[in-house]
Amino acid sequence: MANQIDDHVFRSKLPEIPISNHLPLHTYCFENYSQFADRPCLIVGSTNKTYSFAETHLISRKVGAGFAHLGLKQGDVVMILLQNCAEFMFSFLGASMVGAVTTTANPFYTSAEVFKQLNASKAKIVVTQAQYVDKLRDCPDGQAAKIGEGFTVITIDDPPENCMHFSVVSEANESELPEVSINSDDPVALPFSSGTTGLPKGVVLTHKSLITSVAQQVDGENPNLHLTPDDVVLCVLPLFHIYSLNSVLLCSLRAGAAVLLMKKFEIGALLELIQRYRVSVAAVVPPLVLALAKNPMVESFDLSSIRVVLSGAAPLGKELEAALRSRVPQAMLGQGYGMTEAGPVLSMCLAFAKQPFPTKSGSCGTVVRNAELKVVDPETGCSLGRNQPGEICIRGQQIMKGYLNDPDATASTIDVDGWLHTGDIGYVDDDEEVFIVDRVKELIKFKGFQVPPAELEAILVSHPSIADAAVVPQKDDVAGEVPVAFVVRSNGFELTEEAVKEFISKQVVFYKRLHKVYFVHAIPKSPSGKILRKDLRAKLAEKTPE
Ligand code: 4UU
Repeated sequence: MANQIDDHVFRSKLPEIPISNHLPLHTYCFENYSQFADRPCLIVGSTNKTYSFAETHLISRKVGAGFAHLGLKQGDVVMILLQNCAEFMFSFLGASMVGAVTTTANPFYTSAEVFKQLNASKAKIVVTQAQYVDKLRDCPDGQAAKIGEGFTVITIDDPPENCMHFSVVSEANESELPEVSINSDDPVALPFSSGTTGLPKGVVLTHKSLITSVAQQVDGENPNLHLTPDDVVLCVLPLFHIYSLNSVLLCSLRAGAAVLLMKKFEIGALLELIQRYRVSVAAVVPPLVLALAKNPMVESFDLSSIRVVLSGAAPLGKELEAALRSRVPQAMLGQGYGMTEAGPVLSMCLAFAKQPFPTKSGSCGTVVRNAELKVVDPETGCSLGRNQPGEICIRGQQIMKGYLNDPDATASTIDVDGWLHTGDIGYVDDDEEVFIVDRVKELIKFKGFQVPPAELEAILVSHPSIADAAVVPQKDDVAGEVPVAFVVRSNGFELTEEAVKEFISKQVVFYKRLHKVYFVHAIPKSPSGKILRKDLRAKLAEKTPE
């Protein structure tokens, strides 16, 4: 009781709303679609092909039926290993319709990275492109299931040997979609995240969590993120990351807005598409803000249709925000703050509301409605009042159910009172705005992408000439942060910085590559053996790492 009395809990300025989170996710997303059935739902940027809401609904049902024909059962997992495309949407929704779960992976992952996620999630079907199939052929340790034996591979283009074409599912008979009874607490998405510590883990997001998160953004009389069927929402951020999947794809689907799909970020094509389709809402990350603010090409395009720029996934500097403001003076600029485990949105800029509130530059928004946020003193565990920085914690029905098959990691992230501890340090000001000032968790963010130090450390110590290693973030103007390593050589071994970098780069996706290696005699550790990352970060800040 005593604890509850001195708890300072922050809430949205918007009133609580009823949320239909008893429904299955796809039912909720398509709940209002008859009002905009013939309007564009998906626009494929590279081909200009458009799918209406009615077509998207129908194809998703077909894909669900097709998945079921291939033996996919309720509770089974589908892996989507794709760049942004319409088939991503159809596969995600089709899987949801049969009560299955989607795990999303980065198509640029190395084979080893893909297999870690494939094995951990036990995916039965992988939806991908032909060019990535080789990554699924040879499991590096030879232990895992094989194509056609343990899992089925579907490609959205010409299928290589032992694979099937997407038409096998997208042309199935939708009337054969099996009837399933979905519980709101059943999982529907399984993104992977390293959380506050350790290796990437499956984050179990249920129908209830994702509906709650989407509703917190776009539902109610005064939605926090006001989207309408007149909006065209830019989807250039990868859909395998929860930011794009939730705040772009699912929110637009619910609100009737069109989603403009781009496979990858390329400034010329991006500007051309914004102009051609009169994009009104742009979801971005700070490196994209940098490109929009600084690239001279921007001057030759008409960006006057943009009314909202939402930045998230990494800190956005005030100078950068100001530079972008001069390029799109008519637009509201603001941030969202998310974390995969939090469902993902914790706070969102209230200037994006239907009846907007004034907001400050540098803020990450205000806690979403139907949720509680508190700031905890990391030393004492007591909750803090306004303007005092501490660890941000969030509670509500949107947060993850837990980590897949990892009760210990779950228990150290969600406490017994249901608070999810983010590992971010921030405060709430007098106007309910959240400011993030630091991160106490291990996670490194390269352009908003997750780089889990524990993963790189495990690879480093597998090298015969490396006795011990630690990986920490170093500040970087373009990427925000880059991973750098402290390495202890094994006795008597020669080892160069280049050799260490190459050893890592062969095994990981590009953004996890080491930018610098410092050779040291020992890694500082606590008496319990934990790496003292703070000490290493301090060494880097002093610029005398060796
Ligand atoms: C400073 O990055 C995300 C999700 C971001 C997101 C989602 C929906 C943003 C807006 C939105 O609408 O998830 P993860 O799990 O990859 O990384 C989580 C971490 C956070 O704990 C924090 O350290 O990424 C960092 N982060 C931010 N940092 C996320 N957003 C911000 C932000 N400012 N705005």
